[in-house]
Amino acid sequence: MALRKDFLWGGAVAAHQLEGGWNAGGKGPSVADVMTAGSNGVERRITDGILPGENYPNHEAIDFYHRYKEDVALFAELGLNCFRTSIAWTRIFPNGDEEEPNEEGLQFYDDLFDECLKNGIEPVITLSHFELPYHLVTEYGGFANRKLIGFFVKFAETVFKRYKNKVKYWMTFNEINNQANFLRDFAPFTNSGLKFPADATAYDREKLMYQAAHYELVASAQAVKIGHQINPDFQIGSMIAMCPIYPQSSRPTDIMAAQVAMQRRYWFSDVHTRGHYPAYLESYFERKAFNLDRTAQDLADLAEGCVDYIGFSYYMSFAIKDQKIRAKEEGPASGHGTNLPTYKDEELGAPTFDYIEDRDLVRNEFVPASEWGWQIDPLGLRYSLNWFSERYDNIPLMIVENGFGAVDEVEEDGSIHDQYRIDYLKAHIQAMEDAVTYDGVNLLGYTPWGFIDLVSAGTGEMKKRYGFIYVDKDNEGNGTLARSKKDSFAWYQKVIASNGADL
Ligand code: BGP
Repeated sequence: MALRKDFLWGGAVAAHQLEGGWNAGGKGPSVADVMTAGSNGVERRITDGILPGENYPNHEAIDFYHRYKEDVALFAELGLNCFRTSIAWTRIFPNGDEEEPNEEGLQFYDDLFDECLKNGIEPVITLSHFELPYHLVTEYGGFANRKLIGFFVKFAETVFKRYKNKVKYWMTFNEINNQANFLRDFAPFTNSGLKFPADATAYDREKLMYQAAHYELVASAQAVKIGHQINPDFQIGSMIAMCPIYPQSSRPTDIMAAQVAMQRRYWFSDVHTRGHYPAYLESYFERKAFNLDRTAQDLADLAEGCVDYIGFSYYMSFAIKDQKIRAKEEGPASGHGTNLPTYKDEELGAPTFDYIEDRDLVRNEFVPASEWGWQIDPLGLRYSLNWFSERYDNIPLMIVENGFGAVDEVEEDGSIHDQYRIDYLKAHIQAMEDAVTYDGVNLLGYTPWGFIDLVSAGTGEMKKRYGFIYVDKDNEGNGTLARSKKDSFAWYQKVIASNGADL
């Protein structure tokens, strides 16, 4: 089996990472707009509102908001037949809780989608990509508040209706499972916008994370239901951050630790796809006495709002070792320090296994890592495609992010020789084609991440580049914003033209 004839070859971005125009056209601030730059080893910081003198890289980003026509022309030249982006919620509802949408924001996406369609490029749209209206955080506490379900569904319904003849493929929440790593204080990277109270214990945080995740899942399911009523042809998917977790050895407790870790990271797609919580998680909730707010109506919504396909990002794989053995051999894990839990696994009535991402993951010696420590593993993509396909009965899949973040050098003549990026993508596309050819996975498309340079979500940097298209801007915000083609541009062009045959 080869790739389908109508295979979606695209590129992926998110509104807040490339648009800029953060307060143009009536747009309100999102959580991404109050995050400082995190360049040169300094972590990004979440500020309380916009502080004068701070560098907020998302405010201008690469100014796609004003330059989208020029950029879409380049996308068309590259040969993309689809373009994955998000609709900035705060362009449509600046505060998130208004009665009426902002017409100027709606018009912007009308114009952008028209421009894409005119160029033979189909928009693939994420509704919420780490850009929750900031007002919903300060006023309501983000997705820890049930009211957010209604606000999100109203936003979804508004854009479903408006673009029902322009967009077919949708995703509800970007990397909804990234917040499963509740111990980190990276709330704006998640879709929940949660700000944990200063005195919250690890137990409180975990409970709150599960509660917010539940509200998001209900919001997602309600949106899927409404979307299908608005246009039965809509394909509405989930979006999962996939990093398969391998056992570090064949030691049975490493295998078990890996299985539990996979459950803790990937139960979101179980709920999205099967419409109910898996037994292993119900049992965990009971053991922890979380008593989450989950009504009978919520559970009915989940059952009726199953997704049509699974979109997922894939950059790397993880490895894990039985924590008890690791601790005995190496002493306490450093993790993210202050946020480590205050309770011990044994107190939960072992024998059982727990999973705390920052504590338990180990380096996999069999794969190389990028400058940012991301472990490069093309075969892990084939493994992931099989994992989803097998677990969810050959459900349609879409790889909606994949790519290599690196520092690019511009030569005197302006050329950029990014062979390392071509090597990375070639190996991953080969793995994806093998999964289709040899394993029969049902794959709709492939949209590599950040195919035009943009602001890194994790670090806030410009220098961590993923693009086929270079943007002249540095970490400090200097540069002309001019676009130019890297070597990978012509390479990807030929891949698309040959429907993946010529790598
Ligand atoms: C994913 C996000 C993207 C993007 C990508 C690369 O988790 O969905 O928004 O940013 O990762 O990450 P980074 O920008 O940190 O390199």
